Amino acid sequence: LRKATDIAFIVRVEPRSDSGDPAIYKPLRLQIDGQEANLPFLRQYVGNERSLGFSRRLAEQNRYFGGSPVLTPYLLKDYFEAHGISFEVIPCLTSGWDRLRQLGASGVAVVAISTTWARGVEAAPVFREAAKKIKEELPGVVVVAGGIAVEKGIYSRRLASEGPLSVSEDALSEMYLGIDGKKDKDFDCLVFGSNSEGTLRQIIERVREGKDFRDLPNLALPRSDGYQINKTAEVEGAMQTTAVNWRKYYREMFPLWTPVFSSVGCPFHCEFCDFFPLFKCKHRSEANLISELKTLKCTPYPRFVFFTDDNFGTNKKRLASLLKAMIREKLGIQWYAFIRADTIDKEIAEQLREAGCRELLLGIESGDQTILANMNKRLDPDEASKAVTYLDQAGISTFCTFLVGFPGETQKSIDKTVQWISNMPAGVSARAYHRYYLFRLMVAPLSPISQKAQRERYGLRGLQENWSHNTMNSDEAQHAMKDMFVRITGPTHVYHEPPMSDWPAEVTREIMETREKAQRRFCQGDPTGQAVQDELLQKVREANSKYAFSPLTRMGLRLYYRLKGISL
Ligand code: B12
Ligand code: SF4
Repeated sequence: LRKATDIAFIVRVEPRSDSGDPAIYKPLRLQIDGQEANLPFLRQYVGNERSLGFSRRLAEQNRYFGGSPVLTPYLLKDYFEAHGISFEVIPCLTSGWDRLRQLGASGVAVVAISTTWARGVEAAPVFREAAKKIKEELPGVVVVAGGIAVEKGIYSRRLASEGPLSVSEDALSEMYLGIDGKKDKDFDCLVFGSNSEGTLRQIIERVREGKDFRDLPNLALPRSDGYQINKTAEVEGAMQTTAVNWRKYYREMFPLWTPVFSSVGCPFHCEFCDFFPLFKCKHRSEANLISELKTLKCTPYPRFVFFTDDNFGTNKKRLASLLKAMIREKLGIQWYAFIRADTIDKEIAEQLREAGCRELLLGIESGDQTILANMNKRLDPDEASKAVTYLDQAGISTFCTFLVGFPGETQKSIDKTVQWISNMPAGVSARAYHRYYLFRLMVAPLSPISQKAQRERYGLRGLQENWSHNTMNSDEAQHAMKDMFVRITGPTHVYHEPPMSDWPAEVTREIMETREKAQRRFCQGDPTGQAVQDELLQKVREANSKYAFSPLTRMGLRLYYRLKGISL
C-alpha cells in the first residue's frame, strides 16, 4: 500500500508577492527608474560595487517584504522525515505542476496544501480551485489543507457559537476554509489545532495501513450540508520534537535570514490583531532551540536568523535564560525578532546585543495614549520611547510599526505619533539606526475591533482595507500617512531591504537619511529633490568604493563560498 511519496507539500498555491495597495505605500519610498530604491538596488544601480555579489541576490529577493524563505516547509520536512515519512516540497503550485504530476505518476499518498502564506485576503477560492484540479489530475490521492487560513476558519466557527458575527458566512468563506462544506468539497479534510502536523502524521499512518482516517480528532470534514467537526485532542508535533538541521539547507538561505521559531502565541489581546486567539502560548524548550541554532555553526558567514515568533518576549524569565544560553554557546549569529517594547529595559537591551540581536521589530502603533488604550495595546508611549533609547545605547536597531486610523484617531493623535517618531534617537550609539513603518488600519474580520459591540461603540463599518468610523475613514487615513511622512524628521521609513548591511551603521544611516530627504521633497513637489537624489547616488558610489573588499580578499572569499557550494 505504501506509495513512493507519502506527502507532497504545497507551500503556496500562487507566487509570493508584496501585499498592500501601492497607492498608499509608494509615496513613502523613493523610486528610481520605476524601482524601489532599496539599498541592494542602489548599490547595483550606481555601478561600481565590488562586493561579493550578495546585493544583486538581495535586490532580487527583497522585492518582497521579508525576502527570506519561510519556515513552514523546512520545519515540517525535518519533522516528517524524522518519523520515516517521505516529504516532498512544492514551493509554489503555479510553477510546480510538473513536479506534482511526476510525484503523482510514481505514486503519492497525500497532497497537503498549506494556507499560511496565502497571497491575498480572499484566498479561499484559490485553495479550492487547486484542490479541484489536483483531484482531477491525481485521482485517488488524499487532498488535505492546514495552516492559518484553516485555523481562522475554525476559529470563526467558535466565535460564531459565542454570539453573532459582524461578517456574513458567505464573506468569511471567501477568506478561509472550514466555513462552507459544499464549497470546500474537493478537500478530503482540513486539519486544525496547534501541532496539526501531528494529526497529518496520524493520517499518513492510517493511509499506509489502508485504514480510514476520518474519525481522527482535529479534523474538519466537508459535507454537502456543512461540516463535520471532529473532537479536538492534544497531539505531539514539531515543536516538542524537531530541531531543524540548517546545515542541509544553508545554500538556499544564504545570505538571507534563516527563519527559526522559539514560541507560538501571544498572551496580549490587541484589538486589531487576529492571530493571538489561534494558538495557546507555547515555548520550545531551550535545549531544543539551542541545538537547532548550533546547526548553523558550520555554515558560512553571514549567519542571519529571523525569529518568527509573534512575540519573542512573552516570558521575561525565559527570555533572560535563553539570552544567557545564546551568549554561552557563542553561536556567531546575528538575529532579529518581533518583541513588545515593554519587555525592554537597560539590562535586557545589553544582553540582547551580546546574544547577537541586531534589530527588533516593535509594534508601537501610536504616540497617543488614548489610541493605545482603544487598541488595548497596554503600552505607554513614554515607556516605549525609553525602550528604543535603551536599544539604541546597546547598539540594537529598531523597526517600529504604527497603525494609522484606529477608531478614535484624529489630527491631534496623528500629531502625537509624528512627534513620537520624530523624537526617536538618531543613533546615539552610532551602531544602530531606527526605522518606522506606517500601516493603514486593516479591519481583520476576526479581530476584537471587528466584533459587533466594538463596531457599535465606534460606528465602525467596512472590512479589511475599506472602512469608516466616527473619527476617520480609510481614504482620510491614506492622506494622513503621506502628510505624516512629510512631517516626520529623524528616523527613516522602512524599505524592502535587509536590516543589516556590511557597511558601518553610520554610513548606512546617512545614506538612508539622504534618501528620505529626497523622497520628502518629491512628495512636497519640491524640485530640489532631484539634487538630493544625485547627492544620494554619489554617497552610495563612495561607499561602494570605500567598503569594497580588496581583490585578494574577494578572491579568497569567493573560493571559500565555492567550496561551500554557494554561487554568489
Ligand atoms: C513571521 C511572519 C512574517 C514574516 C515572514 C518572514 C519569513 N521569511 O519567515 C514577515 C514579517 C516578513 C511577514 C510578512 C507578511 N505576513 Co506574516 N506572519 C508571520 C507570523 C508571525 C509567523 C509565521 C510563521 O513563520 N510561523 C511558523 C510556521 C512554521 O507556522 P505555520 O506556517 O503556521 O505552520 C505550522 C502550522 O500551521 C502547520 N501547518 C502549516 N501548513 C500546514 C498544512 C497542513 C496540511 C497541515 C496539516 C499543517 C500545516 O504546521 C506548522 C507547525 O505547526 C504569522 C502569524 C502566525 N502566528 O502565524 C504572520 C502571518 C503568516 N502573516 C500574515 C500576513 C498577512 C503577512 C503579510 C501579507 C503582511 C503584509 N501586509 O505585508 C506579509 C506577506 C509575506 C509574503 N510576501 O509572503 C498573515 C497570513 C494570513 C492568512 N494566511 O490568513 C499571518 C497569519 C498573520 C495574520 N495577520 O494573521 N510575516
Ligand atoms: S499585536 Fe502583537 S502584542 Fe498584540 S496581541 Fe497581536 S501578537 Fe500580541
